[in-house]
Amino acid sequence: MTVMRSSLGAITVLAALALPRLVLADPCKLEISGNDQMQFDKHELWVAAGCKEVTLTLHHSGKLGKEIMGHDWVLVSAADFSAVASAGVGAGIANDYVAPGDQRVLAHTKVIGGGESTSVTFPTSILKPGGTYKYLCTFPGHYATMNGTFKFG
Ligand SMILES: [Cu+2]
Repeated sequence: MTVMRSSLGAITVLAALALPRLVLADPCKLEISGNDQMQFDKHELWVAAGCKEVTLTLHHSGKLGKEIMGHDWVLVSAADFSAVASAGVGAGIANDYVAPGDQRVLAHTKVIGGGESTSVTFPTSILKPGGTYKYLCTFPGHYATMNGTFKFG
């Protein structure tokens, strides 16, 4: 009897520790921030298999305008990374540095400047379970440092 009570107590303590994390972190909502030093604050993002939709919010923590230090967030298959980056440069800021109709772009935000935020929501049905993708900023010259790995499931 003593053994049962102590193991139940341990379970209660574990549940109490886990609960705040479950309540605060919605695994289907992601955030990332870019700065004036041409850096993202995260190099990996992960979405749980149970998410039907993902909302990615991009923040720009810097002060520079979007014409000189703009950032966006673009999701692609790893194999399309360089080609999408190149096509984006040619598309210009009017198209948020994403070539119009580019089927290789799975999801993207608009380009923002310092102090701004923007979001994009997309269904996970476009992703393969267990798949590994890449994200990047397509502002000219940024993708080499502003990129990361995106995992689903
Ligand atoms: Cu950028």
